[in-house]
Amino acid sequence: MDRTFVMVKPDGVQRGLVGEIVSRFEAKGLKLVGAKLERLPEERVVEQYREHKEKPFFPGLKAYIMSGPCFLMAWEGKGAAAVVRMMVGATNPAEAAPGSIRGDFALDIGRNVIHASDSPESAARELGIHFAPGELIGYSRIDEPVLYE
Ligand code: D4T
Repeated sequence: MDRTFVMVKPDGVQRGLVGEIVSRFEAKGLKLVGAKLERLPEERVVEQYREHKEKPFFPGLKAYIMSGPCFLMAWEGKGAAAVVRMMVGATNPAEAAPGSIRGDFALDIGRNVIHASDSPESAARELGIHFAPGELIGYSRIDEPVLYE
């Protein structure tokens, strides 16, 4: 099964959206295999967003991600990375489809509530940055026999 990394950013935690976001992924049929509330240290924020290190928005992005606790999750399921990205919506919430998390809960690209890995390769990399192997817990969910063909 595929795993992906998802993080409710500090604005989402402050706005009390953690429960709503977890509920959406649970109801979809994805399985929560890791979760923790954490203030991210600078090294991990830089590693997470290394592709953006030279971009003009990077200092603001880093300060925002470090401004408060984030809620970090690992979700498992068939095609998890692509499915979660669809549910998260476009980077700019003003362009995100209604029904997506950013489409329903955000307005500004610099405060877009949630991060999700953009591919299975990014997911493996990002899970490795934020979770020790022992923090990810494999188990069977009771509804799995009816979720999958
Ligand atoms: P993340 O990585 O947070 O899930 O967002 P995306 O994968 O959807 O988008 P991204 O990597 O292109 O951008 C990372 C992060 O930077 C913020 N950002 C982005 C910003 O503040 N201003 C900008 O102009 C851009 C492009 C939002 C998400």
